Amino acid sequence: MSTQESYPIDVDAIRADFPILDRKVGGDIETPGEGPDDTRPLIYLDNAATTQTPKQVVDSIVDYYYGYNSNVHRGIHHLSQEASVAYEAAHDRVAEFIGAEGREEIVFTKNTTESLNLVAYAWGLAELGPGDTVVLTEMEHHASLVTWQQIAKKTGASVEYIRVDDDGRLDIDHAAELIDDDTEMVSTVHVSNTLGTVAPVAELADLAHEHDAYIFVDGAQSVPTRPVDVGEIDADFLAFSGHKMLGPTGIGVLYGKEHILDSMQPYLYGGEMIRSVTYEDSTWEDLPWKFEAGTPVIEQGIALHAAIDYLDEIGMQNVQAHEELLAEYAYDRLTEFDDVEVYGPPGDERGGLVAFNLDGVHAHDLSSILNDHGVAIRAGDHCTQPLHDKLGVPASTRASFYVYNEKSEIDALVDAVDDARQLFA
Ligand code: 7TS
Repeated sequence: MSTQESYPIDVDAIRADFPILDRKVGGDIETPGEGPDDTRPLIYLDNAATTQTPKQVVDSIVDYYYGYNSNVHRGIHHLSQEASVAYEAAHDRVAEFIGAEGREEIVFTKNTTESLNLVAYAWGLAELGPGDTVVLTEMEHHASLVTWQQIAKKTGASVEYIRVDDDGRLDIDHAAELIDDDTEMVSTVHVSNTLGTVAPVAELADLAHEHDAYIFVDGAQSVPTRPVDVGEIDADFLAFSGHKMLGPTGIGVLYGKEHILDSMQPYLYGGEMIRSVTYEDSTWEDLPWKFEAGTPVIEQGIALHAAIDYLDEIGMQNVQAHEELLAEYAYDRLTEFDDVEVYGPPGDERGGLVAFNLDGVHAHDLSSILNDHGVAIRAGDHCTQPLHDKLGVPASTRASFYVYNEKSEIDALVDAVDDARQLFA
């Protein structure tokens, strides 16, 4: 389907690693992949929600379960040692991938949401109080917005929001007004999962640090799609999820600067995270294990390692170039329709996603027509309800791209949108 020379990456070779992309859809959903009406080729454009998994990542999971499945850190037996080495190496690999100093700064969690909650509870509950502010952006995902809102309620701190202007760009002058000596935390999405806006996180970090505040970067949509180096952006914390970058569900990452993580109390208590326990008191393990209570996400960590190897083989610069190419193409094609409104900044300034509405048609109705064409997108508020309120719509339809997507799939999306236009005209 694709002509390789028109892409920065070898899309044909990549697609061959993803068996799911060959399946058809449309049949009985209780017999996945086998229904007699499974006739339409799958066009998977819901990557901001979750990406597909290549053979190499699935193989790493199979190798673990067939070869060295065991609990980590406890046993001195051979399998446990193998699993421990692989699990610890996964932390090292993540550290290298995002430019962290080492495994001490890499905590494995369940997802981005848990990483945010960990910091909000372990740091926020202890450090925030009346008069303090937590500065967010108007385009936060609920994972950040709801979490900080609740911690602010518990501590008496207040939450303020940096404005997003009518073109979908973050208003940096407003950021400079809001971030002041009362600010303890700036928590910002890096790439908006609704607008595709790329926040100027390094500038925000400078503003935060000028006022002795910390910055938490929500990298759920940025780490999978572009090179992110925590040193370059000077992030104090960074969170992301494995399932949005070719890895399995059930694993997220919290990066934190070592001295900050060191100063924080644990979030969850129990086994694995302690050094010594008496009936009266307990002491904590070294970083990062202090924050990984109980049996950790062993399989998922090992598989995330494989996913990062896969992405690094493509090269994150190339992943970004491919994302930008597809986003711009989709933006240009969809804005050809004068009854389609695309949200966010212009096509050449965005991450790899496009959220839009067709005049007079609810996003859910549109998505159901797209589904009839085999096109998988997301409709709803994408966990950015206040942002949708600001846009003046209850929901939007969002197409989001990844390394295996091609322009021809965007053409199929646009044809399906055109069909819906005729149907509802
Ligand atoms: N932050 C951003 C910017 C996100 O896009 C998401 C997930 C999260 C946080 C939460 O990630 P999780 O892995 O903890 O769920 N966003 C989406 C989405 O846009 N559609 O489905 C999930």
